[in-house]
Amino acid sequence: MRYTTAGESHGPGLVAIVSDVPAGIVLDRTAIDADLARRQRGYGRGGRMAIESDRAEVLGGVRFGRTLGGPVSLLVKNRDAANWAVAMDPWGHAEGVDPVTAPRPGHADLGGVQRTGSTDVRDILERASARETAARVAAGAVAKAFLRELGVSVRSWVERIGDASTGPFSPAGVDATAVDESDVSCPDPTVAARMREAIEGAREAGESLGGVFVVAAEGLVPGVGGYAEAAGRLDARLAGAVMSIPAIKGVEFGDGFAVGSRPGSQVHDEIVSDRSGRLHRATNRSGGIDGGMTTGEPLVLRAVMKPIPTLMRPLKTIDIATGEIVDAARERSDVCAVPAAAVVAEAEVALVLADAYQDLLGRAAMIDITRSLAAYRERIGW
Ligand code: EPS
Repeated sequence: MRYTTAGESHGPGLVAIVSDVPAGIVLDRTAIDADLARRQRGYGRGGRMAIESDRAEVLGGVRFGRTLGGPVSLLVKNRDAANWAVAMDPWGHAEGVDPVTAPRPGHADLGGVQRTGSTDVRDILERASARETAARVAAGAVAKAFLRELGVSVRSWVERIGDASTGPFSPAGVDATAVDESDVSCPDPTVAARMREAIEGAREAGESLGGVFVVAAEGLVPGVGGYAEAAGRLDARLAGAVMSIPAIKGVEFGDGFAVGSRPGSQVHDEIVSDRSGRLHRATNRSGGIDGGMTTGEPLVLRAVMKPIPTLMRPLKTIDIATGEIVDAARERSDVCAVPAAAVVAEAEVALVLADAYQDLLGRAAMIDITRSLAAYRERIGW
């Protein structure tokens, strides 16, 4: 399973095409829209989210609530497009439309105009905008539905916003309802209050704030991914997918960077046998991946998001039309989008896991994939 997207932030909409989708996945339209709504929410979101009310429309690949085995195409419309009809007209012309010429430090703006030869930063920012991640979330909902049928769930929570942090939680210690009910997706209400204060402080200062979130996948069987070829290794695939989300600057698994300062005996997870003879790990410091494959323990991926580069009190930049020192472009922005990025990362993780499960169990039909999973579990006693 893999996806591509098309569309601009203020064009008619975003399209996701998910290909290599097995036939027979039961899709729940409300689950897709619920994830889109989760991506939109979060304390610290900006004016755009008040305009949009994202829904996924199926353009192909689904009949009577089940995937057909062809590509699944999903459309998320941009309500805001109505306000940009002239500036974004595919067949119009540039006269009368002011170009954006003040590239924002930290955004794709400058590299994008250098790369493409455009003289209008809008040509770049329309596609580089994190609005595109709405389409990723719609695509990820197909992968989540596939995984759900194989007993795998993917969720996330926010661990840090600015200097307010819960410290590490294990997935078992995180109450999913508490995360759902929190407007910063934080499992600890006391820390959540500090996160909101930090966001308010940033808003007043014309600043933006980043943070750290965790994505966890549970119900995995061991051996998903691969050890034999670089392209098969699950941690590499997951890290690449999560790093493809705008503003993500780092990814770690389990104890991550902290293992660099510890001896091996305090890093690796002992293999133990339970009463039924099932081989599992006594601890989960690895974050559920050893040797490029799942261990069967929960997958724990942590990622850091930088503060959004669109600042209401902007940094200095150079105007690409005049060469003068000016303030960077700003229209509106989110003060903090860490809870939203966590939902996007769930989608990316689900898409990678779905593809890796297909490598192990088959690619064409759910009826055969579920049978393969039962046979695999039987063989390894899991
Ligand atoms: C976003 C939509 C964008 C921004 C934000 C995320 O909408 P607009 O450009 O119309 O304000 O709100 O993206 C950024 C701030 C960015 O720098 O990319 C969304 O749908 O998540």
